[in-house]
Order: sequence, then C-alpha cells, then structure tokens
Amino acid sequence: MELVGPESLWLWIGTIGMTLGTLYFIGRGRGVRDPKMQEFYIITIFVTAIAAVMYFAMATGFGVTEVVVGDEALTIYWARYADWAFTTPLLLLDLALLAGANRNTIATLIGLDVFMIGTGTIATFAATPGTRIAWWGISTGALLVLLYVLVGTLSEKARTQSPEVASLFTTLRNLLIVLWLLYPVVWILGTEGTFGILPLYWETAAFMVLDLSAKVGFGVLLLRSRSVLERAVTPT
Ligand code: RET
Repeated sequence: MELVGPESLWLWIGTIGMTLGTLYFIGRGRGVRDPKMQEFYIITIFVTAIAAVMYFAMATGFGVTEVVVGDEALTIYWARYADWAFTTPLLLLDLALLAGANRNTIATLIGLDVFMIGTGTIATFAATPGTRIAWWGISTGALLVLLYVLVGTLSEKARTQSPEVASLFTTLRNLLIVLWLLYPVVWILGTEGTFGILPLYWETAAFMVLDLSAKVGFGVLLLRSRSVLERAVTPT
C-alpha cells in the first residue's frame, strides 16, 4: 500500500535542501587544517547528511509506517525520530564545543536530549491518546530541563570566551531555543497529537521548515565566520 501522500512535496524539498546544505558545508570545510576547527565542520556535515538520507527515506516511502490508535490508523514518519536521535545530540555538541563546555556539561546535555527523543518516540508509537499525551509531557519536560542547562551552565561557560565567540554563541543558542520549542507544538497540534488540528500535509511542511532552519540555518551561522571559529579553538 502507498503510504506517502501529497506531503511528499515537502519531503522532497527537505531532501534537496539537506543535500545542498551538506555540499555547501563540505565545500566550506575543504582547506580547513586545524583539527579543532575541523570538528565543527565534521559534526555539521554529519547533521545535514543524516537528515538528507532520512528525508529521502521518507519521500520514497521507506521511512513511513502506520500506528493504530483506537479505531484510527495514523501515518507515522518514523525516520524523523531516527534522524533526530543522531542529529540533535550533534547539534548540541556543536554548541557545547563553541562554548568550551567540559565533559560533564556535554554529557548532561546529550543525556537529556537522548531522553527527550527516546520518550518522544514512545509517544509517537503509543496506542492510546492518553498515553501519547503523557509521554509527550515527559519528553517536553526533558526539553525544558535541557534548555535550562543551555541558558544556565552553558551560557555561563560561553561568557568566559572572547566577545565574538560569546556573541555567536548567544545567537545560535537563541535560535535553537525558539526552533526546538516549536517541535512539541507541531507534534501535539499535528496528526501525532490525535486532536486533528493540523493535517498531515501542513504538519510535514512545518517540520521541514523547522528542520532546515535548525540544521542548515544553524550550520550556516556557525560556519560563516572562520575567524570567529579560530578564536573559539584558540586557548586563551
Ligand atoms: C517531540 C515529541 C514529543 C515532545 C518533544 C519533541 C521534541 C522534539 C525536538 C526535536 C528537534 C529536532 C531538531 C531537528 C533538526 O533538524 C519528539 C517532537 C519535546 C526538540 C532540532
């Protein structure tokens, strides 16, 4: 049975956007010799490359399945969660390296993130509306704690960096906070939330715009200035 509907338009735009982003970051990263600076390029290239193949998987009908909730069958793009499980920790790693965070802070952030995506995945596959909302609440709680660490410990650390690095950190952190908070909103309003407010077509468009902004937009801002990255990796 064919599961992918007219929303495939957005999935193809996502595939192309992530592919172009990947190629752009590879192009920019060529010629970077400093191993510490290369880390940012390697991480960001993996983020968009993973998203490109997961979008391709969704657009071609591999990354999609059905979940029965009550007497309703929901179309679930499971490949999103496979994507996010790998790419959200990598995005946080980018930001943590920019801030100069220590291992404990990095582990805390990534731990909370894996917890968030893990419980969010359970929410997506849960069989009753009530349990879906409950798991969504647990996952959103983890997101809020994660953002709290970002605004607290991580921002404090970033303030000890040079002014240029600290300012780039603040820009990326604020972008991340706004975009990441919209994911649970789209999920609960969309088909997964079972309230039937946002149809699958528009939900898919919304996630595509969020994903491109949170990955390609974030990466462009991060890798735009080589001189700022140089400062970030130079011990002061
Ligand atoms: C889910 C549903 C359950 C509640 C919460 C969620 C959060 C998802 C987030 C995803 C971020 C994805 C990014 C992708 C990059 O392209 C799983 C939707 C809190 C925050 C940044």
